[in-house]
Amino acid sequence: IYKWHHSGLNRWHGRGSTADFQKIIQERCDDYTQQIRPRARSGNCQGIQQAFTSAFISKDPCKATKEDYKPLLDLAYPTVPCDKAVFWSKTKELAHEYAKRRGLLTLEDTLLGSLADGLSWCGEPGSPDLNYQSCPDWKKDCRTNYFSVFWEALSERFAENVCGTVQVVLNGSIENAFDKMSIFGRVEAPNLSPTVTLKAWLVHDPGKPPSDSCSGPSIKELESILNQRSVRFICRDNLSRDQFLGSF
Ligand code: AVW
Repeated sequence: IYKWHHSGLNRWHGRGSTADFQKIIQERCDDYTQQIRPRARSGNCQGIQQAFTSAFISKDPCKATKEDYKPLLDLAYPTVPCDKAVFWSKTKELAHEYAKRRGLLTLEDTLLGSLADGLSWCGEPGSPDLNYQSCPDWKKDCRTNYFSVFWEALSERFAENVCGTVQVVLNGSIENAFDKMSIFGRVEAPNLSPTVTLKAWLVHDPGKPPSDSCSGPSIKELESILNQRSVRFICRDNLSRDQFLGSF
């Protein structure tokens, strides 16, 4: 017990790396490039798998930078066709269902997003292995962990590259449907390009009244971020899940 405790592998407060991380990345990459979006071509799965692991292996798991992921992102830029992008914040499942039904695409439908979706990973200084015991938690350990920095770096590139009318699914059942500390608030909204129109949907839980609306202060804050960038903004609120997913 003494030895195990002091090996340091169990010192973080977040979930450890997903078992078979490298194998899962490799398999998801093969599936994606062969079947899911073969025309989005990004052939080199072995290179992608290697660039992903070398971004964080043997490094201090609290010292992640965007630059660590640059070689990986350069191999598989997250792009989707104009008018197809869907962002989400506190609405992951709903946004994915909406995108699927309408033939739209979320970050998790791009190659790198689909490889990492739902997985957890971190390394250990001086070790060639992943830490399967624990990884840093954003709140309790450090914000600059490899998991969070990956999603931020990928989301930034995704947002920079969307075009036409894009959408965001926001949670109308929380007080601040727009959260300026979320990835959508901190990273995606401030990186949209001026030619984009953003359409926001505020969707609330079934059987409950909405807790935020298009005229509330949180959405006004989103509008002001977009105004500064000359991004056009459309907002629709008071939608139940069924109204939103069905055709109204
Ligand atoms: P949140 P955010 N799989 O619900 O606006 C696992 O407040 O912050 O939404 N974890 C993930 C994934 C994923 N696929 N994606 C993000 N995370 C992490 C990317 C991340 O640390 C999409 F394009 C995030 O802060 C959305 O528009 C938290 O889970 C946007 O970022 C979810 O928090 C959603 O991020």
